[in-house]
Amino acid sequence: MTKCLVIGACGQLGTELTEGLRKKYGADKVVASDIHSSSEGSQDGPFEMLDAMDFEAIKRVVEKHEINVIYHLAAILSAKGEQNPPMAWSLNMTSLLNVLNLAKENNSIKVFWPSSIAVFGPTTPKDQTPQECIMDPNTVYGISKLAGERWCQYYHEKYGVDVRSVRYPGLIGSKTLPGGGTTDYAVDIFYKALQGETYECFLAEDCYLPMMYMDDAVKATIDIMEADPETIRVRSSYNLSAITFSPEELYEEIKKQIPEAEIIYKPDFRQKIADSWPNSIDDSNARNDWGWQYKFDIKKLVQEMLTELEPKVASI
Ligand code: AKB
Repeated sequence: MTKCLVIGACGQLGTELTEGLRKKYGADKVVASDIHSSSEGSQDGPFEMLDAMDFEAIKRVVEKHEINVIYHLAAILSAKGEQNPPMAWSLNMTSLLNVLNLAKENNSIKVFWPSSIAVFGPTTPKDQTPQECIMDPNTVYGISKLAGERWCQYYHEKYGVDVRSVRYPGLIGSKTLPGGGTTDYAVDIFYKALQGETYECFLAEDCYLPMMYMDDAVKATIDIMEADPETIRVRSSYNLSAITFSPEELYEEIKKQIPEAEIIYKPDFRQKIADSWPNSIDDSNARNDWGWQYKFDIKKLVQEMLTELEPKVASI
């Protein structure tokens, strides 16, 4: 019987993944945890306040709830990481090693850990970036994700830990705001359009990045974790792809629904981070190994976001 722990359950992905897991396995089978409690995501099932830096605390929660699957999502993202590199490195690495060490002690625990397109860097091939290629990340977040991938593979090969991972593109969802990422513009822009305010975009209009709607991200996460272990041939992290667009293309799509939406471009330090990432990703390994296929194109994504956010913004 599956009993999950989500670490970082109040974050952008954690909120929606917790909801997806509770729908699939039942609310009482999914323990949400975070360093803070939140009004979103953790209300309809068990919740534990948990510091991912504290090995003994994670172990206590795992034992108390007889957890056999850990989704470890807590991390400091790319833009925020650059404000305090030692803190980002320490949180991202220590928390991952805590979870991997727990799974090493108890081999019945399966682990999901998210990597990111941030593992790629300026000399990585930009278009249809392959699974295996030059990886030279130049943010502390990207460096921590690349190191994390190596640790995942190491723990799998040396200690038999069943750890699985995907390299998420920028994620777009309506339940919780993202925090501290370079791709956050693609969520912020919807709020401003619905509030009738001009959106000041911190990336350039023609900056193409790989992106994904949250429902697809949740589906990919559950699919890879449900897959037969024999089919998981990549034990570092799988390339994962859905759509690619620029801020201007997203704006044009929003404008079809909200003609008065306005945008101006004022690229800041995040542009340099975005410039070092791919435009698009080749995810054929994920498709071939565990049947990955995305559902949301840009049109469907914009419709869903506006439908979900309209009542929320009206009540602010
Ligand atoms: C970020 O922008 O830092 C994240 C990511 C692409 O991993 N959304």
